[in-house]
Amino acid sequence: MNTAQKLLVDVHTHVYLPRYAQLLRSRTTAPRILTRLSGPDNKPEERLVILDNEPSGGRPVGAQYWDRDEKLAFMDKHGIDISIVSSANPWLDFLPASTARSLANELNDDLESYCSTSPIIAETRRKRLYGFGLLPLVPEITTESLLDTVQQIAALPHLKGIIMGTRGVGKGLDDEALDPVWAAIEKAGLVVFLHPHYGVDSKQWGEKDNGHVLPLALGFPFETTIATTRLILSGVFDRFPALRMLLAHSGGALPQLSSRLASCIDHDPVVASRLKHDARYYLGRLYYDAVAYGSAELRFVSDVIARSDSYSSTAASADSHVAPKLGSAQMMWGTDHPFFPPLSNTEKWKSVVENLDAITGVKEWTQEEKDGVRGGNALSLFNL
Ligand code: 5CU
Repeated sequence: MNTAQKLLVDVHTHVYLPRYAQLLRSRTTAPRILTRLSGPDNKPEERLVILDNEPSGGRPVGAQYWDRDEKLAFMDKHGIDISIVSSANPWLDFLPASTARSLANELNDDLESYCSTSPIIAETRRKRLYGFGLLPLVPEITTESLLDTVQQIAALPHLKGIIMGTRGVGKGLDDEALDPVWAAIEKAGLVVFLHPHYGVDSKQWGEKDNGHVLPLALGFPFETTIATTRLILSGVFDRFPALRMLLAHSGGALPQLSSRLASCIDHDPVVASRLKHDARYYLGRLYYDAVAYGSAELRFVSDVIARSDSYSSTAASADSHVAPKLGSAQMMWGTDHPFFPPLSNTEKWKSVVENLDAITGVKEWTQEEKDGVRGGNALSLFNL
């Protein structure tokens, strides 16, 4: 592995670009940024309210959410060479179509200049910042607007993909209305980063006050699990075999549930007849961030990816002479910055260190595989 492939690359790191933060400040309902007076000297303090069940006073928000120097300082502190930055949830989901369209175009241009003017890593001539653009995925948007925005992103040299929530244009990502969008993204070679925001029905969380633990630890990954499963069942990955999709939080519960999913499909001939392969095959077509916080979980996901080719319905890839797939090659490290800041003034963020230690701790991975997950795989996937 050469020096470039030893770079530390963060594929899961967010921003509220200044233009978007300004929009949040102008709103009186969630998602919003409000100002309240706090502390003994009644100083104004900005607070973020984005989640459904967020206490009405929200949580502290500051420059680390929008200031590029803060992102670079965070990267320096943790030895991160390159970040592929994406807008944080809830993106444009709450806006009317015309506003969503113009704001998507403006935010994509803003992100391009955020990245293109970032410092260069001398030995490699790469920039330190790249980005995922945004589509105006809201009800009533025209397909033409979505396709124009895919073309805009594809033409911006530092944007390497598109971050996407799970709602599509109102009916989820398995909506056939999105087929032209998948086709355009596939053709442009952009990577879709699938990221949750809504979680699952909050009635499931009961009546005890468990803060944000249940929606974030379970609701977010379950949302990704459901959206990805619906994509598989809709045949999107059969119709668009070169579409590249990166799943947040290591694909949620899907790796653990994929054999059960395959069995349920087997017992439902109508659904089974829609798919070219066993469900487990499609898990090996996907990419996974390594934001799972534990070595056992990372190892498990890589094993599920590695076995996927044996579930292909085509003889060639099921052939026992073909070298087995290296599961770790489809996994890549991330931080979720600026979310999950440390609660005390520690030198490094616990959430960052934990996810790096998790990679180091996978005993079954070679050093080369670990270097791949830390950065080399992202350099390849995003063609950096
Ligand atoms: O803590 C949170 O609310 C979040 C969020 O909203 N989005 C995210 O990516 N991570 C954590």
